[in-house]
Amino acid sequence: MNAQLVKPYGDTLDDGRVQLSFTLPVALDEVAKEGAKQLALMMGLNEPAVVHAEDIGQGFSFFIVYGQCKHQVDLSRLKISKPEYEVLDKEGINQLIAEKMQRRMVVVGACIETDAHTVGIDAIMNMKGFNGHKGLESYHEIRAINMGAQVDSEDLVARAIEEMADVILVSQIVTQKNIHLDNLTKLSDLLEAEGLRDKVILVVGGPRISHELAKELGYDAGFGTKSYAEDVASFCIHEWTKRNT
Ligand code: B12
Repeated sequence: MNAQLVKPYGDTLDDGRVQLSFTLPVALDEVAKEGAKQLALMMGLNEPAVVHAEDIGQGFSFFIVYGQCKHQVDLSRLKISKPEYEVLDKEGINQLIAEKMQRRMVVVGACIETDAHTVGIDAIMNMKGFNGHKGLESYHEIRAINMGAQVDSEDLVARAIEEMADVILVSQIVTQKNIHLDNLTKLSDLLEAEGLRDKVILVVGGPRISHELAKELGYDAGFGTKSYAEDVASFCIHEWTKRNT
């Protein structure tokens, strides 16, 4: 396969120009600025220039650095894992659910544990949806139950059992200290313990979630930024059909 090498484009092709910003846990002075420059060099940026440096108080300083990235990446060698299914529109999804399931699909969703970000799960589930794409509540063949944020995994599992959910949707936005990995593992372990894991379609989403990560964690699919209700609903009816025919 032919190599497809790329590096960042600034003003001209292959100049590698990038901008990065970071904070150092030291007060701003000339040594801190030189430290920022040296760090950029170590990160593989040639000719780094500290174009902005600011004291952000109490022993912290903030930097913006320009430089030329010396690395390039060969796109032809990369493999991206993503769920294989056709994305249908809302009408197509409703029709397929009616035809295949002959009842409404039950979807229970939540943003779990300490994570308070409701906007992601709302974007997928709420009537008004996101960016012009209506959410699952607007699909007449889907019974969508959005439990909101900061929902204990135990409560999500209990609700899924009570509602006889076909699908569980989980949102994880905060990934600091890999808290999302602990939360997602806890949920999947609980489902396993209840003997439910293979009976439900388990989907996770969030800005730092990839399909690859989701699969590694034993989930059926993972969705990142710019996901819409129709992406998830298409996957779910595709997966349900695969399992039940
Ligand atoms: C609004 C916001 C808040 C609001 C949330 C209000 C609410 N009701 O949701 C408030 C003020 C509460 C908040 C609090 C905090 N926040 Co905040 N917040 C944001 C902000 C600015 C926007 C998030 C948002 O609304 N995005 C819009 C939605 C539509 O996008 P999305 O969530 O990515 O969802 C899409 C996809 O990811 C996907 N998706 C998401 N979930 C799901 C689920 C499924 C099943 C599927 C299929 C798809 C899917 O589909 C969606 C639509 O395409 C982001 C920064 C940013 N610009 O993203 C920080 C951000 C998420 N917050 C952050 C942090 C750190 C916090 C705090 C910890 C801050 C603090 N120190 O207190 C607290 C968290 C408290 C807690 N216990 O969780 C960090 C997270 C860093 C990280 N990776 O861990 C961010 C990235 C800011 C930053 N750069 O530091 N925050």
